[in-house]
Amino acid sequence: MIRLWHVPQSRSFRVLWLLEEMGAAYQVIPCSFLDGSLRAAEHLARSPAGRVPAAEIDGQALFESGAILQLLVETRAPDLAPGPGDAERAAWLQWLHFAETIGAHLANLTQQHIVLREDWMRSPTVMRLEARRLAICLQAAAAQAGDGWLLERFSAADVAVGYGFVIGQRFVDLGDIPGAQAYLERIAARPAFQRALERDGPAQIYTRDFYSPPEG
Ligand SMILES: N[C@@H](CCC(=O)N[C@@H](CS)C(=O)NCC(=O)O)C(=O)O
Repeated sequence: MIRLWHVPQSRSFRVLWLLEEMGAAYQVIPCSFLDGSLRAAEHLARSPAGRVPAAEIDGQALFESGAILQLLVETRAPDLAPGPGDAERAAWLQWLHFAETIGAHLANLTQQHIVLREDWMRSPTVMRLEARRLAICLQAAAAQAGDGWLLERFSAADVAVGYGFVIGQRFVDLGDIPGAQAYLERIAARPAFQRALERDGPAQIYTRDFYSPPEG
């Protein structure tokens, strides 16, 4: 049995999408950032920082999207990751974890543009800097993917990093990054990705298509 605590558009989308790629049976427990439920003792017991994703896999509670992805592929979907001893194993681990380098910039931009509600709280310098730093990360991933995927074939690393393109397009013009738009289009064409989008739920974080960095 797999259960996923999920907020639409958040990093828990990575797990949702991977579960669809696996064709797994799972239950989604919809959560909200707005009702305080992620700070309730019950959720903190699953995720000590009160975050999503949180998961329960065969009775085992687990937080951190990268760890959840890795456990799922290692135990149930070996075709979605090179295993230990495989020549592509090191590269797979590297790109799987690089997803959280991207995630840090997404989180900073989300905080600046959305979470901080008043202009005086925001820093135009941080907004511009973070958009630039995100673009550099997406550029590196798009260059690695070339005309295909991060490794020889599609893997859970594309799910982890691909989420960075799905959300990153709201902060960075992918048209300025060679290969980025095409990589996102390959992602969007995947039936499992489309099913995950359908299950994601109504927007809770991003309501604009694009959040422009302030001029400067
Ligand atoms: N490194 C963690 C980050 C988890 C995380 O920060 N999730 C965000 C949503 S994308 C969250 O739950 N934020 C709620 C909060 O900060 O209170 C992971 O990849 O699972």
